[in-house]
Amino acid sequence: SNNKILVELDEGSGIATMKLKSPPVNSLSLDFLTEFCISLEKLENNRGCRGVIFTSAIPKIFSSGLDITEMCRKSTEHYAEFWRAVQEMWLRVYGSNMVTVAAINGSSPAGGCLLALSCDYRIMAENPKFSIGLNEAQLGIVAPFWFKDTFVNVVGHRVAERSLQLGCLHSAPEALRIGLVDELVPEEKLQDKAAAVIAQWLALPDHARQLTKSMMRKLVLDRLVAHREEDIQNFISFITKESIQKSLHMYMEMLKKKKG
Ligand code: CO8
Repeated sequence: SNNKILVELDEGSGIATMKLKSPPVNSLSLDFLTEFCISLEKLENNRGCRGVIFTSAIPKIFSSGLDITEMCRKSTEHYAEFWRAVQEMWLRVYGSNMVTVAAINGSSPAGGCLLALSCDYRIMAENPKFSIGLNEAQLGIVAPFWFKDTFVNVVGHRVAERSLQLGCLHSAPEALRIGLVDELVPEEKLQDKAAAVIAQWLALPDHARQLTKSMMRKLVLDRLVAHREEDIQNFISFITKESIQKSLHMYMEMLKKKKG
């Protein structure tokens, strides 16, 4: 059903909000990714829309990242379709002509962090209980090269290297300190602040801003476009390994057990 993403466009300002609403944790399932890309494409093709805010309709969670059940005990055809959808989301957000801001109102591990990293600007709620990071290594899996490239482009090589190897989830204050997010604001001010930032970026001539953005990101985008099928095959051969399936299974069990 088409209801995992609530889209609101403010005609006056040309700023849209995409509110992620896929309970319980906004995991990026194949259905979610498909709806996300369709919604974003509609905004991208709408001349009345020049900026978009990504935020969550679920308390305390921005997005829990890729839906792990999509990576467990499925067919190779399913893995290929799923991975293509993950690539598509990143290509569309990272390559967007619109001004994109992540209003991170909850925890944002792995794929959730990638979504935020792919925006032009990141604002996080100043709650130290919320964490963000590319924690793949903690699941016994490896962040793909384009996750890594996107991360390096935001925080620099040294910070990315350490954070990726340790699979760090950074608290909001720590995320600010290492430059993973651009600012922290009280949660109730998140939406207004995001709109204000977009308005500031939109004050510049569109063509200059868009060409500059493309210049900064093209190399990294082109690398995935050129190796897309190879990247899918890579994902399939990695994810179908028995040892990787075991790691993911154990991680899911751990998530269930930690419950009270
Ligand atoms: N996928 C599927 N189900 C999930 C996920 C997920 N990512 N995250 C949580 N769930 C499920 C839980 O298992 C639980 O299910 P159930 O109710 O059946 O027990 C339910 O959602 C609620 O979860 P919690 O009880 O844990 O909820 P909390 O509010 O306590 O915590 C968190 C929310 C912080 C989001 C927590 O659930 C969490 O840390 N989740 C795991 C996040 C994570 O590590 N994601 C990584 C996914 S991998 C990825 O995105 C990139 C992979 C790159 C692929 C590379 C391969 C080559």
